[in-house]
Amino acid sequence: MTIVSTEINKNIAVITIDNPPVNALSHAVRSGVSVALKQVSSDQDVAAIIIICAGRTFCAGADITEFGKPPMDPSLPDLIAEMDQVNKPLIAALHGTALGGGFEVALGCHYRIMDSHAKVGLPEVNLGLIPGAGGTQRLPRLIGVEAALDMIVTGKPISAAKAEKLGIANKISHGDLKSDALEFTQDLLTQNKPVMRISDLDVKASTEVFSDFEKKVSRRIRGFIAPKAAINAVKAATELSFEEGLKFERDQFKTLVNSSHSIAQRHMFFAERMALKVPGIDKSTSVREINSVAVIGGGIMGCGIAINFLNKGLPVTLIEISEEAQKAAFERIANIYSSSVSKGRLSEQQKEQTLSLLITASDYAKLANADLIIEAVFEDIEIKKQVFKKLDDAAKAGAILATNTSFLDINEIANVTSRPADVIGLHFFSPAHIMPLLEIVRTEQTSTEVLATVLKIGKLIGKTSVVSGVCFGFIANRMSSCYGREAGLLLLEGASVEQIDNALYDFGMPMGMFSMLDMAGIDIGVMARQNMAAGSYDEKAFLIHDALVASGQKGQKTGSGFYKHEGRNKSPNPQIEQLVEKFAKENNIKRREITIKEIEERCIFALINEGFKIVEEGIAIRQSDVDVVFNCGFGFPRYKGGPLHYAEQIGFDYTLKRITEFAKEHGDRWWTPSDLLIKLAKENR
Ligand code: 3H9
Repeated sequence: MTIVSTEINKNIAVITIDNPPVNALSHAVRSGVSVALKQVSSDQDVAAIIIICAGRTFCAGADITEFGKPPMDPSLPDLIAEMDQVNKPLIAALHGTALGGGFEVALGCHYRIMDSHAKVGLPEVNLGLIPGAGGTQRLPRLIGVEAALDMIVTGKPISAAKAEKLGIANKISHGDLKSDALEFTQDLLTQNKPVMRISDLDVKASTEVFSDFEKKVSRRIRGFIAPKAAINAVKAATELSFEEGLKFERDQFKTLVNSSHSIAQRHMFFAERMALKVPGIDKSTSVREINSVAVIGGGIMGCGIAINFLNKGLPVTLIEISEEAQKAAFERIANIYSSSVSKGRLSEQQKEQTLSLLITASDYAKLANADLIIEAVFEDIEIKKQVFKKLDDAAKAGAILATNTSFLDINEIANVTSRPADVIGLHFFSPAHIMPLLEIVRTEQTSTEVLATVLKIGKLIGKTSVVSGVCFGFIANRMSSCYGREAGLLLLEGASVEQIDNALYDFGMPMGMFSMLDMAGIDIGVMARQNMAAGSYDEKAFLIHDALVASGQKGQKTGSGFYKHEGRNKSPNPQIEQLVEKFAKENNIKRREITIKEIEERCIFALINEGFKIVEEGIAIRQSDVDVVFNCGFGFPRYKGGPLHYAEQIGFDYTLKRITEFAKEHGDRWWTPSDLLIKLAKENR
């Protein structure tokens, strides 16, 4: 295969990049394009040049695997500088997703034609970087500071239609991109259009534009260093010459590429993709057709699950006991779509079309044609077993039977059916139509075909999937319960609710433990613990939770929990202090001053230790899967790369030392260090 090839079409040279899967701008691509450009630039018979890509997309960016390795010439900035100086019209023909360095290549060209389905974007911030090949200098010159800031700082790609509106795309192709690009180029030549270098343009903006923008995005970018660097680089475009601006951008890029943030964010990028690679499953594994879905239970979770499939045009049958409950479920779903209509994300017609795919019923006979059935009823093993017995009778042969349980033993549930190989866990996170994580729980008997099918379905509905084995709480909730345990114990030992929440928020979590419990409902955990064997968790840690729920204080939904809630405002709940004093006394816990550092380390190291145990027991396939779960399910700061990557960053040895100290101080019942952590600490000494 030739990675870069050139063909001459009359007087137009077409340089084609063919570097599957996403035409990343690897060294071979950069040097190939550079050689090809030199040849056609000096060819008297060539009047204009098109750069196009084969395969599914135009270049999706620099080759991320090359970051952190010794640089190899030509660098991407050098190649784009070379393109900028070509004295013949240079046209980029874009399809798929022209991202990062790929889009910067297009901005280094003099004109751009886009396939109508193509997208362009500068998503470098998601990797803890800024565009490093002129993107922060050329884009604001082309579309103005505000639109450029929006694209560069949010990292969100935009459609061809929007790109045309903003002046990025000079032409949209609705047919064959290459033929349309040749025709467009021929027109440029006929009309004697000049070479249009973005670097020749000028851009200005007041300092308020930058400060206003920063204010607007401050919550979203909290803790991340790249977005602020991106704002500074765009500002440099308005203050410095083009060449000086490029140098400023390059220096920032070089600093960021070696930063712990970018290393962590790149780790997460590859971890999410690695999570889909399951030993024993490959392209040759057969998968089942999923053309229709059923959901059992029309509560918040069931409705959220249904929306995922409706959004993809799959018909959904939703089972609820009574007509009233069916009506309520339908309305709950309809309301979510109505809110999308009011925000302008959906037309009324699209809403109606989507809702026409939803059927509600009470009779399990209506499930006879469903290819995938997801149970989302009350979290009680006996109720779930009854549902699965009924599903076994009603579902057609070959249907996949999934449970959305977040804690329970799916082996036990599967065994009540005559087809345990077809049973699997699909653990969604609330709100299920928004949260990105899908924990796929394979039982001892789940077939590889069923697992491969749900991995494909996870991708179809846009989820980040991670495979877990069966254990109490699987990967996500098993880890989260250790994190919650330490928060509960710290409260009894002397820290306040606010102090604990602030420490975890400042660590980078989206909210503290107790704010999260109040939001989700404290009763959910209380009910889950009722299914746990006595002694399998630290009962002391949850005494306050139990007392709050017993007195009707379940969190936000009752106006009171660990905090008092009034609308969006929350204030300390004075009862907590009394409860803490009572339970601390009853349990002989001497209250003391607790530092922020101890709060952070007790909570975070508890989940790290449990994460390593989950890997050593084979519940998670690999360490990075645990990182994906805690990042996508609980918002562990992406710039810290997930709990186990974070342990590596701060040192396995240090992590082990502190865990061993906690074991001495608080007993080894919960703090016995993971064998895997001990091994890694030894290997890395
Ligand atoms: C940059 O450009 C810096 C410049 O400003 C300055 C430089 C000086 N490199 O996601 P998929 C792999 S930074 C290497 O499953 P999809 C990916 O790992 C870059 N590999 O497909 C996977 O490998 P495997 C800015 C890459 O269809 C395979 O391709 N660009 C790269 O769901 C398929 O990927 C970005 O941040 C890469 N750049 O989504 C864009 N991209 O099969 C990053 C992908 O072994 N990429 N791979 O697991 C994406 O967002 C998505 O991959 C894309 C396709 C939307 C393109």
